[in-house]
Amino acid sequence: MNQLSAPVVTSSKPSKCTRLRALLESPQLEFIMEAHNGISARIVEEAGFKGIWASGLALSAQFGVRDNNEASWTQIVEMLEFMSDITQIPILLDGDTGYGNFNNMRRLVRKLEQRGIAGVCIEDKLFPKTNSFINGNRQPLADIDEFCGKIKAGKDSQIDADFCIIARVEALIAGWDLPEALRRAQAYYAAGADAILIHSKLSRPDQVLAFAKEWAGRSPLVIVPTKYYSTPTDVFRQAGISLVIWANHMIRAAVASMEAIAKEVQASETLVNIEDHIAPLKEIFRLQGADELQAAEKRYFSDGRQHTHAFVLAATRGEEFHGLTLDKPKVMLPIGGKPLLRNLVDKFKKLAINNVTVIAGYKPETIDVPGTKVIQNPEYETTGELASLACAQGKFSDDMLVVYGDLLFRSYILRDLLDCPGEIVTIVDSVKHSKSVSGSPDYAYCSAPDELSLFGQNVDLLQISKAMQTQGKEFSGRWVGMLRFRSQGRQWLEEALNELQKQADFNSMSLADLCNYLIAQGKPIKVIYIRGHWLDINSLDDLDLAFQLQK
Ligand code: SPV
Ligand code: MG
Repeated sequence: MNQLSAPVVTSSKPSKCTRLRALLESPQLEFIMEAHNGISARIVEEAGFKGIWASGLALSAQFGVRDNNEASWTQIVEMLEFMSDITQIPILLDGDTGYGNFNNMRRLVRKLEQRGIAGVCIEDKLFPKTNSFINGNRQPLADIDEFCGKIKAGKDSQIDADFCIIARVEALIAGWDLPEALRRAQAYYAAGADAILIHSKLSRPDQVLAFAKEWAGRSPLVIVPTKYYSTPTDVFRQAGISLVIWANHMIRAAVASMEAIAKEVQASETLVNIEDHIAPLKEIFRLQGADELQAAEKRYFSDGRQHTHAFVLAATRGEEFHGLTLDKPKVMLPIGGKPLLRNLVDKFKKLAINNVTVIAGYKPETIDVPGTKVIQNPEYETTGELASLACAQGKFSDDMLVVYGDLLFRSYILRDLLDCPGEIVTIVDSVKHSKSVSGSPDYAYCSAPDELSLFGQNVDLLQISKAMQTQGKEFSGRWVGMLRFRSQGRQWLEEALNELQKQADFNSMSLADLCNYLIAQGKPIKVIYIRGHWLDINSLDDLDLAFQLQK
């Protein structure tokens, strides 16, 4: 489970410390498995283990350093935090010698608790230690009193009463006899250790079994059967062992697999032989909790802008520009050196709309604005805007914009369009007699005039027409060719396109005809009023004006 999707641990759920203690004190034999980073910790948890051994050997190995305290304790704690964040089961840290004296031990315990670690095991060797299986009998042991002081200091520092400190007896590793091991274990237990780990490097379990017999259940007993791995697990059960640590098997599994794969790819210079032998990418995403992030994006990116898909109608050549548009469509005309379409796409990008489809017609190969996908209406010469839009129908999304490619506008207009609630939203300019009107404008008739309200009015579009008056009423403003559709609106749009395509005059229909059809079907189109700050480019004069607007 991803850290951010992990359920909040409520008081009804025992803490990780309490669950580690329960494992130690359980009447049955329990097992914990090594992990060395976030993903291995998650794999261990998913396999069904009730706890994790954060092995010093494995943690240093994954850093590529030796098990000699070459990684600092803070580097270890950083990794533990990743492991703890991604899992719910308790983690027992292999804390080596406690990384210093009693004082370092106190700080370690506090930091471990802060990062959600359930316990620490410390061993009675000297800092910097060496792994027990490398020249074990040459390693000096800690002074018993000094080590007991470390245990006491740790116990006095813990806040959760169930945080566990396990004392690891290295006497048998270092070549001492059973009585010395017992003497040490007794002292550590008396100092407050919650359990004793008795370690052995023999390939048979004789030493630990002899110790278990003499120890006689004074405290929970923990073992690490790395070297005596062939011992049947029931033997440990019968000996009254509390907890078995499988101490390094995840890092060894990873290393074996990585070595094989690296060698194969290096030798064969192809991936074809290994693909079926490695985890699929989707398994990596699953372990990382990618799904949770996608769900969260839906919840928290309430404007959903990163998913907004903009469709730009850009099929016409623009004959009114004569020679200027011989070799390119109108949307590629430069304004201040930048093609009109590029200006539009920059506006989209500013608002994190990165999914832009341009529906081209005339000379589509000349449309090379980065960050856009170009599709073509092959019949652009004999069809109109709706036919172009229908070419993109397969790409429609639940959050989409439809915009004329020859529009220029200030960014806030697009921002307001995206922010306005409504299944279909459009823009109307309430300045009725602007000098900048060219071409043949579309006049919008709305349910209420612009009241210059600061907070936005609830206004519906009633009709779009080429006439400045209908049924004795004057128009409310000029319609700006921009529409925003949310999911229901997109459905209405698709239904409308499907129906209109059956009509004989479909090929001559415009976006305005679409709006009128939707309104006639009872589908509300919300209006945002603006006052200027936009232009559609219909003439050379418009190009000059556009240059001014851009400044
Ligand atoms: C570890 O896993 O780092 C241990 C156990 O300390 S052992 O390597 O067996 O000493
Ligand atoms: Mg270790």
